Amino acid sequence: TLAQAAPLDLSFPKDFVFGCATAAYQIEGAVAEDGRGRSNWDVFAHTPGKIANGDTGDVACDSYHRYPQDIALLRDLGVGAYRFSIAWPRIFPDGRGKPNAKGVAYYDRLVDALLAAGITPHATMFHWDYPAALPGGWQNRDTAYALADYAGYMAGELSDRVKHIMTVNELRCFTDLSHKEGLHAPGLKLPPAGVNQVRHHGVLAHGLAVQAIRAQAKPGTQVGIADNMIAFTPVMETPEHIAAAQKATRIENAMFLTAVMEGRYLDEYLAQEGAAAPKVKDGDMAIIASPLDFVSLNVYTPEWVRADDGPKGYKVVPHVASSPRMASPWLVVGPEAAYWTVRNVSEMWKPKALYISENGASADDTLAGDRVDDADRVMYLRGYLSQFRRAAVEGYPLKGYFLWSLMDNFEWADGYSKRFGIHYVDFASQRRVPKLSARWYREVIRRNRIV
Ligand code: PNW
Repeated sequence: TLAQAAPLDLSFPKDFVFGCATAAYQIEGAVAEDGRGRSNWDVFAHTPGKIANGDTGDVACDSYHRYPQDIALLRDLGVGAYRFSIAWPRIFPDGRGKPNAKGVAYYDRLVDALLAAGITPHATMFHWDYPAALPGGWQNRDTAYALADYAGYMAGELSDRVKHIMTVNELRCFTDLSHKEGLHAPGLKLPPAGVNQVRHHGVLAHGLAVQAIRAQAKPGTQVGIADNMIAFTPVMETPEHIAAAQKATRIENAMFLTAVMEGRYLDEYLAQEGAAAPKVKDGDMAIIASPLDFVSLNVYTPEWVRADDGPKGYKVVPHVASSPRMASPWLVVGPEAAYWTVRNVSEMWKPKALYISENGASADDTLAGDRVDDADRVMYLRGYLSQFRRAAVEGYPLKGYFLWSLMDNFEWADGYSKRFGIHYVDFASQRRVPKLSARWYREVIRRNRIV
């Protein structure tokens, strides 16, 4: 007979935080209520041809009204934390000036209800919806200062109860996807110099917001960023390929997280952009590198990297038709990306703490009676969570994981055609139905191990 090895221990460190994530424009609806100003995303979604099926966030999951029900879903899952974002246009309808008390009151109610349910709130200040009244949007340097004023104000309002605050979500999405590729609001395709300037304003806004939050928040408030640096992953775990993936992580994210962590733009980036490099004022880089209490990462798609003899020392291996994908064409599956993002960031920049602010997947869900058997999403989540667990048990400072998303919602340019939720939302009736993945996540949380 075969000798029986000890069973694999798949448990998480004690105190590991499990949560779910959402964002304001994707779930709230109520876009004209209680004095909310118009946002860039209202304008974009109401421009014909920009969003699949002409969908908008006008109603979304109606969470502005149904948040008690959504908190009940979180409670049923047994999560310890919830990541939500604050809609800037609810707080400063015109971008700056006098705060709108009714908008602030909504987030007071939400936070109080979360705490009453025993759920720790983690707030993102900017998850892509900004007041449309701000002249020039991210092309205008002033927007970075306006964001900091808003973030500082909200930190002052909430930090007696909200102890984890993220400045911005995904630098690359609200800069490149929005101003280079034209796929997200405001839908621009700027030339390289324009794109680089927008990127600079993005990281500057983050740094200014860190300082404003620290100035106005209660002591003990943890400040971080939620970024989606490209998840470079070695094609195999041997020293040369591991080194290549780490090098790619630093260089290819030079205009984003590398600048935030190191306080300078790498020579490689500046040389590559030449005359199109961003215009930087004295003192900007020190602001951008304001010290953080934690770094949060959104992890989805791996970019495979191999060692190479060329001048760069690494080569990115392109995705091909046979690369496994979930229901969004960009969502290539590669659970090892989870482990390597945590390890690369930890080894290079030594953050005090790390969180995963998003991980999850779209799937072709069908509601049959009251069931959605999304076994493929469970497979995806199990694979990624196993690799995050690996990083945590090896001692990298990974403190928690937020699953994207609590429920199906407005998936930006894909509208309601792509579902990322672990709760199914019937957008006609607003009924929420827990999918198989919600049952799975609940067992993971209850047992504190991979199931
Ligand atoms: C993230 N891409 O966005 C966002 O933070 C969420 O708001 C979003 O719903 C979630 O991931 C799922 O998409 C991304 O095209 C959007 O590579 C697009 C891409 C990546 C992330």
